[in-house]
Amino acid sequence: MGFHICVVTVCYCCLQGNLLRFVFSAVDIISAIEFDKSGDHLATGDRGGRVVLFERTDKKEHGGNRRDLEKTDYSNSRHPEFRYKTEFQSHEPEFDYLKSLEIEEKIIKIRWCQTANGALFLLSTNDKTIKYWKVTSNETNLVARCRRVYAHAHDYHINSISNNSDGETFISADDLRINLWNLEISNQSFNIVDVKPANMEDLTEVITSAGFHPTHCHTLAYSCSKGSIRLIDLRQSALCDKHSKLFEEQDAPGSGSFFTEIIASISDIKFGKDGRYILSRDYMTLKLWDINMDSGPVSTFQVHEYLRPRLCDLYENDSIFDKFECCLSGDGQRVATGSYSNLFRVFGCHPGSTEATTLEASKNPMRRQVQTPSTSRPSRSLSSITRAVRRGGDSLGVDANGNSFDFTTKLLHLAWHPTENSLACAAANSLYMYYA
Ligand SMILES: *[C@@H]1O[C@H](CO)[C@@H](O)[C@H](O)[C@H]1NC(C)=O
Ligand SMILES: *[C@@H]1O[C@H](CO)[C@@H](O)[C@H](O)[C@H]1NC(C)=O
Ligand SMILES: *[C@@H]1O[C@H](CO)[C@@H](O)[C@H](O)[C@H]1NC(C)=O
Ligand SMILES: *[C@H]1O[C@H](CO)[C@@H](O)[C@H](O)[C@H]1NC(C)=O
Repeated sequence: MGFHICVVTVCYCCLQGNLLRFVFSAVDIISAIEFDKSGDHLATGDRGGRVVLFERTDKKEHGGNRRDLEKTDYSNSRHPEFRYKTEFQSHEPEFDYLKSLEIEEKIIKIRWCQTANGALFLLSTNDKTIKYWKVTSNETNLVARCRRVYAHAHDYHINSISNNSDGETFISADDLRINLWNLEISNQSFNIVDVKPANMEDLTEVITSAGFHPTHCHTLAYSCSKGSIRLIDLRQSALCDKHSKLFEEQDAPGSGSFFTEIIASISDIKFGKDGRYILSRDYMTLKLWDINMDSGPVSTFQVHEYLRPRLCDLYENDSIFDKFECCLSGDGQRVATGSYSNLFRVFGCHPGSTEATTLEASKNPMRRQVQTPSTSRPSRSLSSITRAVRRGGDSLGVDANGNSFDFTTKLLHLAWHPTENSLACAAANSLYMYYA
């Protein structure tokens, strides 16, 4: 109850500086979203290898009047507002001649790093190569320059990158290994986790996601395809195959169907801001884990239980392998994750909270946006529409018969603003901001 939402649709497709790009194009599909620590910047990455940067505008504009504003119109005026600032080509398609493999330019993850001397830094990665960008600003624009390229360290597909709170190192994880890098040294990395068996036929699980603890620079967590999370301490040994803590749910009674293992696979993990909790997403649920309690999750939120009767179809067309991300609010009070038909779900995670809200990223943002090309900043500004949506619980009508589901529209990527009660999520090539 009580999670009222305002939707601002940000037309992503009109950012290309070329009106022809309004035509739906697969390269525009957003594949990564990340707020920086202050929440003043938002970055998206797409299948075409581009990174687009947005900057918060409402703070600056309101300036000294902020106080009055808060007094008079507290609930409505404090939406963070973002404006398109710049975009750059982070990755290009490549060909690995040694392995005869095409390397897609698609951005898998973006992570903001420490700011220094007014410059912003971020890491972006595709399947194989990580890049470190420095973004400097002056009066009107942001300019991105590539500082480092970390290549040739991953034989498998990179699924995660995570900067460390020490401000000097980061990790990159692929299906079988996790490497530790120093930001300033691009020609060498240290392998810290290796789950590759001597014989690949013995392979039973892969690494699916990894991240540093937000404040303990020696601690990191990674998740696996069988549904476990491991917390490791970098001080214990150079190669951290001996995890320091294992988080796993005991098999639920009646489990053990053909799909059990597939749907147990964790697609994303995130630490809460204080590092006490880890949120994980598997195909059916969100789980919240207390790192001091490895007997099981402290909460489990049902996201896709209604799909259980249809797992066979979902397997047939690979939808069961969709990798949904998850996020926690800055205050740790809520968690969110995406679903099909451009829906996403928000849950309250207070003990005893029953809050569960289903929200929708507008069904057809493209069509609506084509009518509103920008005028004030030709082809570069965001035209946005705002509409208030008040929806509680199940009013979106999750159809138990499944007829209304659209498995081709899925909301995989989302991020919670670090300080405000607002969420950014991507549906295809559109970016949406939701404000509580
Ligand atoms: C990553 O960088 C940010 C600075 O933007 C820092 O606050 C944070 O502690 C770093 N590490 C993690 C795990 O987020
Ligand atoms: C990395 O590059 C630096 C400077 O170019 C060089 O001194 C160093 O030997 C290189 N290290 C490795 C492991 O290749
Ligand atoms: C997957 O299967 C479901 C159920 O048969 C169907 O409704 C959906 O359109 C399919 N999705 C894709 C992407 O083919
Ligand atoms: C900062 O922007 C100004 C225009 O506002 C431009 O003249 C200048 O070259 C830019 N500086 C950098 C370092 O890009």
